[in-house]
Amino acid sequence: MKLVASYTSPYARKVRMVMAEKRIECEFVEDNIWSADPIAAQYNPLTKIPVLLLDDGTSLYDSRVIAEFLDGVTPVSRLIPESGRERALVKRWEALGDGLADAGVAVFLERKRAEAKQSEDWIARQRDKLESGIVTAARELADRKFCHGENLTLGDISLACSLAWLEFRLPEIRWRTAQPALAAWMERMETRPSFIETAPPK
Ligand SMILES: N[C@@H](CCC(=O)N[C@@H](CS)C(=O)NCC(=O)O)C(=O)O
Repeated sequence: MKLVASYTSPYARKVRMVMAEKRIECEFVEDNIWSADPIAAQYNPLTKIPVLLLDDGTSLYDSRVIAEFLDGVTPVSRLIPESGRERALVKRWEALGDGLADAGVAVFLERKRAEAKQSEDWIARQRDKLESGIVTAARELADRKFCHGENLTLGDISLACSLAWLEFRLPEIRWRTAQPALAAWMERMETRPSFIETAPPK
């Protein structure tokens, strides 16, 4: 298997953390999705990373499909419950984490446009999503150790990757100061080898 990805993408980091937690070996193919000729374009019609290339030539996208596939590859450290409400609730945490990254990426890319073309309304709309998503994550986590149940799930991984990316790309959001309970949970996540190993290179 090969993972076409970048070291900074929050969605790719989610998949890499899943691999690390589940002890799945995979070759990393670094892609620059903003280059003139991104590798992902050969394998994903949407030209987005991450893409997982299976040994038989099949390509899997997006990160949610890849994470789900990887979770079924080995029973080591199950990250998504088998079925029903438990599964839906973990996937909802994943959707919240990914959604924070989606809103953050939208702000980041808008800010990269020429100043005259930037829409403050659009940025404000995304900032509202970030604000309410972060408040909701903090409220629902409260002082629990994990997003759902008593063990690490894909929900924790998604949320941690997105919050780390927000801190890296949009540090003005200062979510740790605003939400100390979320910050305490994140500090525990940051001690996990899977989180440390997947940090973007400095
Ligand atoms: N929902 C997708 C989002 C992937 C995504 O947007 N990746 C970004 C990099 S962080 C990308 O490839 N963007 C290129 C583009 O939108 O053209 C997933 O979960 O994999």
